[in-house]
Amino acid sequence: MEKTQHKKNAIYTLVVGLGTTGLSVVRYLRALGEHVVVVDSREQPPKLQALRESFPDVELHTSEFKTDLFTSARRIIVSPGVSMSEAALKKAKEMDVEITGDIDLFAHEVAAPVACITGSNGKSTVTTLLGEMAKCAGIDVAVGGNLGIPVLDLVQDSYELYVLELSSFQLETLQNLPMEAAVILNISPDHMDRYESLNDYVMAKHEIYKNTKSCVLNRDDQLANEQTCICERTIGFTLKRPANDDFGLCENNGESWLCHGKELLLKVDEIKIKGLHNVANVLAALAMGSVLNIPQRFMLEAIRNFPGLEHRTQWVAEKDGVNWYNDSKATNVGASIAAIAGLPGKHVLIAGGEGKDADFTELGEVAEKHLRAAVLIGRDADIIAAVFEGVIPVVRAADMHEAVVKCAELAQPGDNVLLSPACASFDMFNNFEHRGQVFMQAVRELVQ
Ligand code: UMA
Ligand code: ADP
Repeated sequence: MEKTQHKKNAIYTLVVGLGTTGLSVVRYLRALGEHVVVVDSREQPPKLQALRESFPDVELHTSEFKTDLFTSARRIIVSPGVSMSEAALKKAKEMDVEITGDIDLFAHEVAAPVACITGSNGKSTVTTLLGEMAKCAGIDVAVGGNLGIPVLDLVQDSYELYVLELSSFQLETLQNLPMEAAVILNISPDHMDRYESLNDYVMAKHEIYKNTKSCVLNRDDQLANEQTCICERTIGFTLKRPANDDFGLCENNGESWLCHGKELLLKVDEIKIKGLHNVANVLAALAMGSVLNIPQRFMLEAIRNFPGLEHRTQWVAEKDGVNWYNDSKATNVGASIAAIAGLPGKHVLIAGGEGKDADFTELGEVAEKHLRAAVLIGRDADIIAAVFEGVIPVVRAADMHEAVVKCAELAQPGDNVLLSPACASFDMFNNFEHRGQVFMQAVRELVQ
């Protein structure tokens, strides 16, 4: 009785979070003429000024969430950075207030096919490469989502295809987005400060397979390929020889080739992006492109030309036989291990920052085989140092410049120096891009 009464009287939609997503949601709802109220638990949300300029009449509440604003709303649109375990959201859910995210609003607006990419690592690379494949084939494609441009800001009638990167946070609130194709690239622990268990994180990722025509599966990753989809078509990718219609790797005259079933497509050497993890990314993009019917020759052309994204195993410079790589986007253990194991040779690793409650044990396990030494920075340097103890030399650095100088002393000709921190950057930098830029600047000064 109380719930029905409350919903009948509620007149506003509550937008939770005033970051990039929240602002895009306000813009969208206001264009529909809806009454909007915005809340953000931060004192100074990033889009405060933008809201004030564009929507001066919108009611905004900052700092702690007030439960009655949530329970009295007609519906709630939650930003991905806000946990569903917030007490005010839980209370609203109990009272049957509709809770959703920007991806569902987007679903109401689009007619063109949507292809979605999630995974612990490689999302941005695969999303961008798939977008490049579509462009190369002359398809009018929109590319965005967790990658940067919020989905509601992408909507345009002229688009023939949407390629979206979705995070586990966005998938948590997703209820109904019909997809043409979807992939979970891989799953390794991340955001353990937000999830109660690895299983909760895995379950969030698997939401992506629940409403898609074609499932693309990573045959090498058990957590990612546990079949939860009831879809028309399933296709896989693997770093081994592929079965049937899958994409994978084959040996031909002593050289490694990308292949589709038995068909040879492209020599691995022709791929510009480095590391075996990037070969997996290319195969995933090929599998997605094939179920989207992008002609193969355009996909291969896009792969040949793709230079990769900044801050992802990005080559920076070479001096005295030492190659320097910026992998600042490696913000979890799985990402760093992929770069460490995927690049040939020994590395001096720069790691550290905010560890997000991660378990670093696996980083210690790859150290003996792949690392010459580690230079540690940031808040959780001590936790990481513990897994390297007695295995490789470990030194500390107070800032990135000092880290770079120490790496130059430790590296031997033929080695790589790899910034692949396995941590978030916020204790020392504005974001991962800032961390990567400071690193590249320091390296360029050193090699001049
Ligand atoms: N926050 C509060 N209180 C609030 C709202 C947010 O403290 O009331 C904090 C959150 O804890 C979070 C931060 O503010 O750390 C940003 O949250 P947000 O929801 O306002 O973020 P947006 O600016 O809308 O950006 C989000 C994605 N960010 C997150 O999911 C944290 C962006 O992905 C994404 O590009 C954007 O939407 C558009 O879709 C960034 C990201 O870091 C790149 N994603 C995570 C990742 O890739 O690992 C998931
Ligand atoms: P995401 O968008 O999922 O964070 P990115 O493409 O931005 O993924 O890459 C982030 C980091 O993850 C890279 O710097 C690299 O270290 C690592 N990485 C990229 N692709 C993979 C993969 N397929 N498997 C494991 N790690 C990867």
